[in-house]
Amino acid sequence: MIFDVLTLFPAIFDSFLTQSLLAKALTKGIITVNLINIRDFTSDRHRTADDRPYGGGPGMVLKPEPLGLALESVLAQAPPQRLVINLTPSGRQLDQDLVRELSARPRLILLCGRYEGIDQRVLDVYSNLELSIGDYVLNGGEVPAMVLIEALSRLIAGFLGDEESLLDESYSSGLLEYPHYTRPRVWRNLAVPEILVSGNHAQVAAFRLAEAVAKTRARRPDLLASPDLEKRQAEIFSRPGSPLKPRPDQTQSSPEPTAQSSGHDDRSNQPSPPGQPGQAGQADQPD
Ligand code: 6GU
Repeated sequence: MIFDVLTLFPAIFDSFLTQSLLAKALTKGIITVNLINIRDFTSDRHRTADDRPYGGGPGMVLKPEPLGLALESVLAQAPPQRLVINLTPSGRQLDQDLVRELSARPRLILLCGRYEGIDQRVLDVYSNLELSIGDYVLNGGEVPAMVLIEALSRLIAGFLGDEESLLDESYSSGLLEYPHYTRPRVWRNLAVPEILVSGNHAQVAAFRLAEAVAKTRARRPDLLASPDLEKRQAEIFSRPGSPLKPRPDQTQSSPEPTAQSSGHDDRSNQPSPPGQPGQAGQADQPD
């Protein structure tokens, strides 16, 4: 998937794109992120990208000419299925359903407004979607663009290890996540729930589902009322290999995490070749 990010502050993305799983995805070619500095498309001596609003009022507005040229340079290379997305607090609020929908696109062109916003004419001509990440106001669209890139990248095959993507699908679909524990088994007199060290996969899965439902009921009852929930859960748990229907050879396992487990997020910050230590999704996590 290709992301083109049009911004006045491309450096904001530097550490975001050079760390952890995103850096690996870029190295592997799973995603491509092109940073386009809108200021590079100005033609005056001062490289002016913004101006005062017609009609008066506070703040500055991104001028149409540089942004229009920047957009056109990207659109010339993009397939027809691409979307131009304007990141703005007045857009449609992003949720996981929309993330899933957008992940079907081969290329997304993200406009990061600053100041009061973008000249409406550019949006009228080119924007396909106005997107917000929540009901609060940020200084610009850069952080929302990073949110969108991260949420979408996680859904692309090969971004997460197998184990993680399975977990994600089984439990985050419509429910809040169940609680997690790792070694030591007792910490400051607090023990890990007994069922998790039983080695019984079916019981562990049932426990986690019950915890997820209880947490969702307490924190986000609106999610339980969603008409999609029952359908999604039924579909997930009836799949072959579902944790609620373990294969007979998987019902018992070692009650302890394996020796290599570090008990923290041990995903390397550095890209490592497939199958090497430090790779995400290895089978060295506690059961
Ligand atoms: Cl997409 N942009 C800005 N500036 N603020 C926001 C937002 C976007 N979403 C929530 N707040």
